[in-house]
Amino acid sequence: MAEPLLITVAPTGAETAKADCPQLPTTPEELAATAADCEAAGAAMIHIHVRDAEHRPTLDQGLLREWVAAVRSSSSLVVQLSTGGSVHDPLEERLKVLDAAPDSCSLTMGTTNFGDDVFLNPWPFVAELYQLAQSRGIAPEFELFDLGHVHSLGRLLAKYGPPAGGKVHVDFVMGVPGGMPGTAPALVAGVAALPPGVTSWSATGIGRSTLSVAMASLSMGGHLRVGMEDVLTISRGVPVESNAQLVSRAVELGRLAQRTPMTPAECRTLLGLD
Ligand code: KMH
Ligand code: ZN
Repeated sequence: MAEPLLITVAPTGAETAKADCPQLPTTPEELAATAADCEAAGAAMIHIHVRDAEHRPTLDQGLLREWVAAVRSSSSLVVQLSTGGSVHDPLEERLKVLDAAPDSCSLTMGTTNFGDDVFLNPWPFVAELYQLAQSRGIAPEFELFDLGHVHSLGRLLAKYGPPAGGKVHVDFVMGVPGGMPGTAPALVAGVAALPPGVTSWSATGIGRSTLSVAMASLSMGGHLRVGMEDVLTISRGVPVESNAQLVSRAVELGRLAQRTPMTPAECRTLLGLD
């Protein structure tokens, strides 16, 4: 039987303004409703970026805790907090994200150009964040924006050993201007370069690469991340109505590939959280 399909939803991100996209969940109430809808649609994990009362990205500790609690109150989704934040967030604040006690945290494996900006992830920061996650029993999801990040992951695991739960889950984030392209050949190269010890991988394609990356991932037995952090149109020129709509489409693609959506409990096992 084919392996269950992990669908992670990334509903908000740090890049889109509420004014440009009113359906983007930017309050704890909207996130709670989104989490419930996405779990019902087939998601097992949620990747969270927090917004303040003016809908701006923030790493405020009180709000981080409030958003985590909101998701836990409305769903049983595995809670992953972004430690990437926005390109403007200081490294010290990004380390403190783990104080909000998520199940999982994103951990990007190197600095990358990010459109006109730079998404900063110097090696000492990566190493410190990783060891902090190990000591707290938080499952990292290694975000790989480029082939060099795949190599750096091997270096990190060789130096500091596996995560606390023993599982190594990675996510290829493809199609960011400045990172690897969202194409099947790029994903094939990334998967071929994964270091020993990686136990599961998913992929997401930003913007117009979303469908081709999803189909390439499914064709290789990978998992999926979808959501309005990564794409705002469901087809050319047609805005996404909700995050659940993107999760439902991922479920449908998985069904064609004879994969059934993974439950949050199965996701916990996948990440070594049980
Ligand atoms: N917002 C990007 C600068 C992550 O969540 O860890 C970084 C990002 C990756 O979205
Ligand atoms: Zn993110």
